[in-house]
Amino acid sequence: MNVPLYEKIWMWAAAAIIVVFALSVTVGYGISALQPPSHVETIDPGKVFNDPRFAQRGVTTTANGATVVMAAMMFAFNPAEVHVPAGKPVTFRLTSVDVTHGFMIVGTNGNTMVVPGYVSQFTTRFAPGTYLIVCNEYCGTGHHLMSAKLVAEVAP
Ligand SMILES: [Cu+2]
Repeated sequence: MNVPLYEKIWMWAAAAIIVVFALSVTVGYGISALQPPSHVETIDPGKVFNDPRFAQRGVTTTANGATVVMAAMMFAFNPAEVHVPAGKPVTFRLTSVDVTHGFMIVGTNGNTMVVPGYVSQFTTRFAPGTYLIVCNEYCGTGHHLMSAKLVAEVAP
């Protein structure tokens, strides 16, 4: 078979590009260990409420900030309202008992996916005020009803 030189160059270039792409995915996976955001902590989504980490949901406040433990489910967050100290680091620990949900604190940088089987965790701070929390991953017919409220209060 007679393949013109010009065509051979393009064939080899296309093959080289495919190799580079495959290598970048492999190396990226190997080095940065592609995984859900935050640390990786797994949980049985069918037993969230029996798990000691999520049996007690709500806000735990310390002198250095607060931790919010919350479960997402179709179509609500539990608890539906949390009060946290303003200006201090607030760590959120979230998981889902059913499908993938979103967790977005509107007007802040607080935003993560909530994936069943995993615990999502992030830390942020709030200016005093009331914030709306919404689910920003379509999770079913009641998705638009899925919201919660966060109140950042100045310590007395
Ligand atoms: Cu949703």
